Amino acid sequence: MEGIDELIKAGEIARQVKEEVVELIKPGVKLYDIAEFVERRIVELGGKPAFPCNLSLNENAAHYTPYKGDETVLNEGDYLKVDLGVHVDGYIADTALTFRVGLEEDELMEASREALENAIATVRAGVQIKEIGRVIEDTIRGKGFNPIVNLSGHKIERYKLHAGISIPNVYRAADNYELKEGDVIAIEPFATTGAGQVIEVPPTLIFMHVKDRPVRNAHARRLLMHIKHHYNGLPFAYRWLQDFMPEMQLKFALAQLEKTGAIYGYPVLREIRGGMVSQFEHTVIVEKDGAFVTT
Ligand SMILES: [Co+2]
Repeated sequence: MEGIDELIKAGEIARQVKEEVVELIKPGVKLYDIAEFVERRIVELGGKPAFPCNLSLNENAAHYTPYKGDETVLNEGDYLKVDLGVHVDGYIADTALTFRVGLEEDELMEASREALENAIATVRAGVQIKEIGRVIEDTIRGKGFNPIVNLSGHKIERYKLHAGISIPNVYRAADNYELKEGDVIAIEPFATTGAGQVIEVPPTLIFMHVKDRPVRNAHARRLLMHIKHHYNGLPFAYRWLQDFMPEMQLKFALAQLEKTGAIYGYPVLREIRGGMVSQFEHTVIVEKDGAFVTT
C-alpha cells in the first residue's frame, strides 16, 4: 500500500507524543506550553504537525488552540481534549484523548473511550459507515450520555485531513458508504453531558487554505504565499503566524483571505447547552478482516 511506511511512522510519533504529554497535564500549566511541547516533539521525532495541536477545555469540543500571550491554564477537574496530528510526507496520523486534570478518568470519558474501541472492532472492508455510527451512538447513550451529532470522524488522504467522507457518531440510514481495504479513517466519538450538538463560537484560531483567489492587498498576498508554501493545504494556527507579521496586519490579512474564500476559518466548537465534552480518536487503516490502528 502506497505510503504505508509513512502512515506507520506518523502513527508511532503520535503515540510517543501522547505518552510524553501526560507529564504536563496538571493544574497551573499553560495551554500554550502544552501546544508548543506537542508540536516541538512531533518535529524532533521526525514528523510535522498535520494541524495545530487542539486543546479544548470542558464545554469546548474542538478547535481551540492557544495563541502567543494566551494565559489560559489548566484547573483541577477540567476536561482537556488533546487532539494532535502528525504527518510524514503528507501521510497523516490523527489522534485525540481526554484528560480530567488532577483526577481519574470518569464515566463521561469511559463513554467516548469505549465507543471508540467498539467502533474500531466493527471496522473491516465492506462495512457501511452507518454501522460505525450505530455502535458509537449505542455505546454512549448506553452509558447515559449523548453523542455529539454534528461532529464526526473523517476519511484521510495524503495532505487531505478531511477527504470527503465523514465517519458518523450516530446512526443515519443514508450513511451507506462502504469501507474499502486500504481506506484510512479517523474515528472520533464525542460524548457529552449536554444536548449533543456543537455551535461555532469565537475566537477563530485555526485556518486552512482552500483555493486560489486573486488578492489585492499586499500583506494578504504575502501571507497567502507563506501559507501555501508551508502548510500545503493542511490546517494552520494563528499562533504559527504571530512572528511572521505584526498583529494588526496579520488580523487584517487573515480577514481579507477569509472574505475572498482563499482560506477557511474554524471557530471554536462549543456544546450548545454548555455540557462537558469528552473525545477519544484513533486513525485506522481498513483491512479485509479488520482494522490496523496506526495511533
Ligand atoms: Co480527526
